[in-house]
Amino acid sequence: PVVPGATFRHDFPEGFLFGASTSAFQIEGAVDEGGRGPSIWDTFAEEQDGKLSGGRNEEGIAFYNNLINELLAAGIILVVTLSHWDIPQGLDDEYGGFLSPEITQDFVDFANLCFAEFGDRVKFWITFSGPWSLAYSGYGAGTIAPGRGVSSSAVETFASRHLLPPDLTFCRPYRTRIHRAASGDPGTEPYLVGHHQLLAHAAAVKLYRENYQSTQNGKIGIILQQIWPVPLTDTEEDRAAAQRSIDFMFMDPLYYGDYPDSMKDFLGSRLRTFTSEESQMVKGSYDFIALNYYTATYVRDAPEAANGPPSVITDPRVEYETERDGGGSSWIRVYPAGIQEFMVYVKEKYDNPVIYISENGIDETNDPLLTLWESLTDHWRVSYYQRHLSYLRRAITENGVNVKGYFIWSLTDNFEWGESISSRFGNVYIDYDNGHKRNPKLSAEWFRVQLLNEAALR
Ligand code: PNW
Repeated sequence: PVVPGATFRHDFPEGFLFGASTSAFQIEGAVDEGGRGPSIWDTFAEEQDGKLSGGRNEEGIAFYNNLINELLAAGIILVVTLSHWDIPQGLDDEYGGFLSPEITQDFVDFANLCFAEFGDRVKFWITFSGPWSLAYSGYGAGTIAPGRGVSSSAVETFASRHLLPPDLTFCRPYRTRIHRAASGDPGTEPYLVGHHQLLAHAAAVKLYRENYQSTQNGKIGIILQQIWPVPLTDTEEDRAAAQRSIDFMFMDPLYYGDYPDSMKDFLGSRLRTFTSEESQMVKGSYDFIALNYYTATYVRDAPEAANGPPSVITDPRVEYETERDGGGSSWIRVYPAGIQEFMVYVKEKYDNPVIYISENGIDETNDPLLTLWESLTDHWRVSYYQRHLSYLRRAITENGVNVKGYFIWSLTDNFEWGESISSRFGNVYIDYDNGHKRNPKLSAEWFRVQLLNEAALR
């Protein structure tokens, strides 16, 4: 029986892609293998041994060639993200990573290598996963690598909340303890980091378009993400607050070649300006926009937020009402209609771009008593996907939004950044106590029969 709002592959346009997302640092492990050098996440998650990174890694290239070939042989289309919150530690040590404009050339060199080595088989490229997330969480809240900007008391809370049992020693990052002391400047660094990601993104897109696209015939874009802000009250103030909140996610520069007025007016000299050449390069630097959608939050106008020291956290002058509803991490408030609202907003504001939903998902709560069986029978996760897909379908059929694919987060349980392995987003359960044995959850079966292999049901 088909529950109301159930969605099948055939409910979506011809050629619509369904997939599952993940990211290298979150699933690969292999910290000391295959010529892999340390990344900023090794440092953030635990002390590492100071090995130098950089240069061309033949073992790494061979690894990804094998992976790509295996996936293609299984009939899987690849969408490759070049950098998901992760860069070599060496670049951070040398010039401060994304804090410096030097990151652009290094990123372009890396992108060039990937296009040249893998572009014959990879037809979808994404430069960065959420420049706003890295700027905000890595340099403002300090909750992801490199962990700058946060006050020291917050570091303490964060560290103790995520300590793991000492027996989880099979892979270095899983013994996560966030040990960074507070550093940086949350009022300026996030905007530098955002700016440099936009420039590095645009330069990589330019390279792809000039040197590869006509022969390789791929598409290139960027992931943007924001918790969808719903005005707390239907007043002009709260509506403006919601608009500011979304303004800060860095989409405007990609479309208009400049930051929105709300950012420029309020941030003044804390915001970098684009030269006219840079503006031209950034403007239109995407074939598609990939959007992550997990949740929504109420926002209210909070002018008083401007009174404290400048910080990316308070700069939009909004207060978030994060009252919880549904399962999962405390930040996930289940609001499926938000995916339709978000799509319509992007369609109208940015001239109906091609959109892919690059992540949508929910995790098991960090309850230590959670049993394997409870994880495996994840009806609530299936319901989460189905409800979001229903609203996504409406965005297409009722609003004409040009959405061309939907990817769940995540393929398997993984290293969930600051939550380490205590949070499970996967469709496949990873048994960390039994050699990483994989157990498909109900949601994996749902994905298979309903989205990939519906013919089996009819
Ligand atoms: C995602 N938001 O980030 C990351 O891309 C994944 O690597 C991660 O595993 C996943 O979250 C689950 O935590 C997000 O503002 C950042 O709504 C911000 C938002 C959502 C997801």
